[in-house]
Amino acid sequence: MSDTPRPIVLSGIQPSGRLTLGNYLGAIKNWVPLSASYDCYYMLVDLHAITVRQDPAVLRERAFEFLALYIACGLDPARNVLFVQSHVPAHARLAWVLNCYTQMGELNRMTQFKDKSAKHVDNINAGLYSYPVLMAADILLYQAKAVPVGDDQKQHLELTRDIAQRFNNLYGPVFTVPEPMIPPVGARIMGLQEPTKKMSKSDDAETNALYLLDSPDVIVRKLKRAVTDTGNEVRYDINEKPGVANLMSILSATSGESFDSIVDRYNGQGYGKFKQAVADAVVACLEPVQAKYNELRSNDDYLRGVLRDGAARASAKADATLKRVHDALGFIPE
Ligand code: ATP
Ligand code: LTN
Repeated sequence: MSDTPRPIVLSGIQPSGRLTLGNYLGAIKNWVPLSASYDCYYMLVDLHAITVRQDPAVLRERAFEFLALYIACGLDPARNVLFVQSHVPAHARLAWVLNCYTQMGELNRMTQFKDKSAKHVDNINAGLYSYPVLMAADILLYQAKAVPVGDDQKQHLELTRDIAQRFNNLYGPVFTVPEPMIPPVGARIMGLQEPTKKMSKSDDAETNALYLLDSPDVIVRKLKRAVTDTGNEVRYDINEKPGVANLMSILSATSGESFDSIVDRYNGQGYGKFKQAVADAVVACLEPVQAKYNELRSNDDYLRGVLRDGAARASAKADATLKRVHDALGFIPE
């Protein structure tokens, strides 16, 4: 092995709602192969999750559920640092510093803030507003070179790059400027009932999303009812046929079949056969994940051990960057 340090990858998911096929295809699935060439850090971002009210008992259970699902999806804790954001205090500490290097005008432009404040009108809190700054801290603390996310996070990544460059221009090369890593297919899986909006894990409508822990029956039922149109053409046209285009993306991303081959096979035959094929591909993709999850979920001691180890490894990296930041700013060393 060479001594050259490997580049770093970091990403995270909020432990809110239930993990969806969108989270899997847009994020987790693409994380798995990266440990061959990067040092990988994957978090459960619980500090981010409390920007929306959470029930404490549910939040605690869900963190274990998501961790078990990360591992069941193929993230081996021996090859990836898996941890909970609140276990590494450097995240909140760097976020404060970066708040002082981010303009309100920049945050006003964030579309996720606009969407979430429209959804939670009774709780538009300051955390929701400065959420992208905490995300920048998450990324910059680890000197991440690449951040694998779905397409909806591109704007936050651009802001992170701007903050990093601004800080580096003032104080020298403290931070690595990260790049987004967005998958070509599956980057934006849309809702089954509302195919013009992204499938979201905190959606209230149960039938709009496919959850990683849905049983085969439920998956078949939801896909049968997925909104398409009244025609029978299977072709990829996001504007004219958003429902069909979304099902094509799901089929392609879960089975590996190309769009051309999907069109050849199902075009002109009505949507029944096509939807059944999508359901079969999703069930086959999720079956091994669910089997592994059921095995892991009952082993709390193991999961706690993974988090303890992850927090120690993450802290070592994060604390080193925080120290460089404090030195650059002129804070007295601790
Ligand atoms: P919430 O509804 O709780 O805001 P979410 O479903 O948007 O959650 P996040 O925790 O915000 O999920 O995102 C986790 C990761 O999953 C991110 O990398 C995000 O880009 C990706 N992701 C989320 N939804 C989709 C989707 N519909 N298609 C593709 N990727 C997605
Ligand atoms: N903001 C992201 C979740 C998130 C994240 C991160 C993703 C928080 N910190 C760091 C990548 C890297 C979201 O809402 N999906």
